Amino acid sequence: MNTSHTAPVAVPAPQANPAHPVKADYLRIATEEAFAPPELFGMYKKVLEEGKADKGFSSLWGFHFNNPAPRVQHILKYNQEMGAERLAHMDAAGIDIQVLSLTSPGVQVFDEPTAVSYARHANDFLRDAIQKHPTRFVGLTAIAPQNPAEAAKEIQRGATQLDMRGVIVNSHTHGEYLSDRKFWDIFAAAEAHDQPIYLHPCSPPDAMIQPFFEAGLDGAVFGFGVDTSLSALRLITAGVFDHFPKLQIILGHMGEALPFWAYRLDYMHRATSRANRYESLKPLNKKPSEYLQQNFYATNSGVAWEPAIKFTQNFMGEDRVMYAMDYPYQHEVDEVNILDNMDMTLATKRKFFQTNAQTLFKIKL
Ligand code: 1DF
Ligand code: MN
Repeated sequence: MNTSHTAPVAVPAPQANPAHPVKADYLRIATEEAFAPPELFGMYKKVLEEGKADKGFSSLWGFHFNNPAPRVQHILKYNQEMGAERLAHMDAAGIDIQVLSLTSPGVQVFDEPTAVSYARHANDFLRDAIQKHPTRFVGLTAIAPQNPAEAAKEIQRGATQLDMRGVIVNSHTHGEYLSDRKFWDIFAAAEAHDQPIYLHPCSPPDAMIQPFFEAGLDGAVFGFGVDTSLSALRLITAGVFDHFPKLQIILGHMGEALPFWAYRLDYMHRATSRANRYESLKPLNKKPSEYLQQNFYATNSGVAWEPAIKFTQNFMGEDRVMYAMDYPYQHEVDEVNILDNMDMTLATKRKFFQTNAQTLFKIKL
């Protein structure tokens, strides 16, 4: 009898390592790094005071604005820090370039006119911050899906006038998902201007959140990932990539776990769509897994874990998996050390930390 087996893989915790070799044979480009312009948190507080926020926003930002814990204060402060201190944090962690995006849920919590005008303001603010440190920062255009035509125009303005290298949008907007055809002008603009879209998490919408909230699981611990993987999967099943075959979507948090689902998605999508069970679930040109491999990139934001990274590289191809820190939310210098020490060829590590992001975001060094 063959009794050999593979030992279980423990989930490691970050270990302090003062000897972290900041210099490496590659640059480190961190791709899911947040910022907040000076007015944003005041506007968020006003939405909360007026009772206009959904449950997920109130749970997340209501907590952040009223909690003295050091991690929370760090998050509030460094979202708003775009100068010397942010650069010092990057230097200490060995991060050469941050790809910056307006923090979640961006303008998507606001009413339509506020969202449209504030997205423009936030993008101008980001352009100015980048111009002060053009070798350290790259930016993504924030959009207001509340007005898809204006969002499409802002993608164009970002690409042609602000030197943005992609688009940031959070999973849903007041409970509506981008799979709805009314939002597809956004995809047309992104595809036309060759701007990848980072589909970032936010808390689950009111229609979904209660069982998460009552267990304390609505935030980044789990609810974010469930909602964002659903949001991404809905793009696939709605046929977005049959319409926009060149469109590229970036998912954080190891592709929001969709690579792990791929086999089951293919099998059950085929079975369900062939049985004609739902009007909304029709056969597609390709298998769900093929869209994940041809229209998606994954970053490892929040997941400094070699087995998960290697599986995702295995499934999506090593050209489609990129590094992210998720500063200032998961500002763990030791995680950089863990990733530097992955058992992986230098060529693959360089793709992961540097060249995949360099190519996708057209970063000239
Ligand atoms: C959190 C995490 C907040 C992430 C975020 O934006 C965020 C958090 C408000 O821990 O509350 O982007 N994240 O991507 O993991
Ligand atoms: Mn994030």
